[in-house]
Amino acid sequence: MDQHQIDTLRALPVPAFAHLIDGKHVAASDGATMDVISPIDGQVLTTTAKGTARDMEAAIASARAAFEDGRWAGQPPAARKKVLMKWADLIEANALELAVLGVQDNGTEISMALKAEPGSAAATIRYYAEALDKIYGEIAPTASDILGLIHKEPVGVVGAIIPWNFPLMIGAWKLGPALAMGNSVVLKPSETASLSLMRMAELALEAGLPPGVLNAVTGEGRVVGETLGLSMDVDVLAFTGSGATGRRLMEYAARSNMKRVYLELGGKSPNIIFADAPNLDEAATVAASGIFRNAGQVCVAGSRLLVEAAIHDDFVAAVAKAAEAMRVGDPLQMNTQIGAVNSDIQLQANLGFVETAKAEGGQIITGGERILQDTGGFYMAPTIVTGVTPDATLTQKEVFGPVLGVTSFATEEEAVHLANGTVYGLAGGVWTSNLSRAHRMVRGVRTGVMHVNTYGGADGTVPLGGVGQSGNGADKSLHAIEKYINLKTAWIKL
Ligand code: TXE
Repeated sequence: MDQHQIDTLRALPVPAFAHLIDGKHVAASDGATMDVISPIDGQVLTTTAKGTARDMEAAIASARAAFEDGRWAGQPPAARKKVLMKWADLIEANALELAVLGVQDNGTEISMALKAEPGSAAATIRYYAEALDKIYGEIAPTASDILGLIHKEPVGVVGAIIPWNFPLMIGAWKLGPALAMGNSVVLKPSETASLSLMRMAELALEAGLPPGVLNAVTGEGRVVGETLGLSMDVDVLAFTGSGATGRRLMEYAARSNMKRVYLELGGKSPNIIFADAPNLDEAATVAASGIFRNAGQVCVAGSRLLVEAAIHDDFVAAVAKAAEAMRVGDPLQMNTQIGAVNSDIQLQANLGFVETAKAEGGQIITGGERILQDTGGFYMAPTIVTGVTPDATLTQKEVFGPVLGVTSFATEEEAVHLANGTVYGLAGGVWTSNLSRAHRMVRGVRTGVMHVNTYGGADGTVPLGGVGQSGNGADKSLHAIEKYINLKTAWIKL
């Protein structure tokens, strides 16, 4: 990719986006639209339909009808595979356009967006397309006069609610396995990052996905998201976002049809540095990128740095040096390493966390403030706070911004204790040359993923899912398929 191609794309006007219902572009039932603010400069970029409950009900009805008549679930696996493979090809063919569009409304630096967004979404769709004709039912080991068959059936209608940090990647984590197994899907993108996901949904239709199998409705979570959550016609909710919304979704399920609810709710992931790490310079650089890339708006971000006391000061200095060397700015420049914070609300929340950290006795080693304000965009300097106590707000609450809290520890036992001292459990990292210690830490720290002598970057072959209040159910890998099927037993007397 060269900068010229990116500059050419960003100069094009961004069209207004409508819902995608039953294979057609549809305006909101009352005609309302929402402004899309670009975090790059704070200006209105375009509009999307501001969905009503009626719009969402129409999308759900379309998905239900598509599921019931078998226009997708009833196709031979090879036919479904072909459509999904074509979709992945189209995502790849339009990768730059999708990435630039996505960066314009979510602010991720383009170098990361190109890899993590269309690239990863295409790979995910392709992974589940390739898997779908390799998923077999089972024959149970019954007595000889019985045949016990276990069928794997699609669940029906899946509601997929997606956040703003990586809309294509996270969208594909839900859409790939759900569609591969024959379900219909109603997609609800985030208010502040819907454009690239809406475009990716259009490409599914171009690839030959029958109308109604994938519907997408934009609008406010408390309106269209709530209608989706409370629907009697939705069988599964697949969500990535905040704990507060996750709780609501569980309530909606309880108040309606007890639909299955799968939640990925972020975390407060500890990155643990022992003095015997194989390469402390590398550990410092990776610790910085593990929290500061995409301005910290990464569910697995290593937002808590736990450092062995003997190396604390030198290591923090090395991380600060790496952080200060990272280029913050226009996310559509290829050499930018930290893009924009997604919204002014999120930026203000991040700054609020810094003030609280100071009030609670933390020392700001670097950053701590908004920068590049003259651009009108939402930028924040990578921020490191030391002296963060186990009960401090910065230990206990997810910031979801470029803010790293540092705590020191004396022993391995203390490191495990600190690492497990929050309600979360999504990810973690440990840096050590001691193989036994590495394995003990992997077992001892309660998370869905532990990185050893690296941080982040796991591919689609392994599951990602949290424990505790980081959620339930895994995205990625063949395990994700389990969320989108029902097991049905046929008990046959011979
Ligand atoms: O999340 P919300 P927000 C965390 C992070 C961040 C905080 C707030 O800490 O600071 O959440 O971000 C839809 N019924 N994460 O406000 O509200 C909403 O429209 C149904 C962590 O953006 O949870 C959007 O599509 N849906 C995280 C989606 O939920 C509702 C990624 C997520 O928005 C709804 C993002 C409702 N009542 C934020 N209310 C991660 N795990 O990586 C909102 N939504």
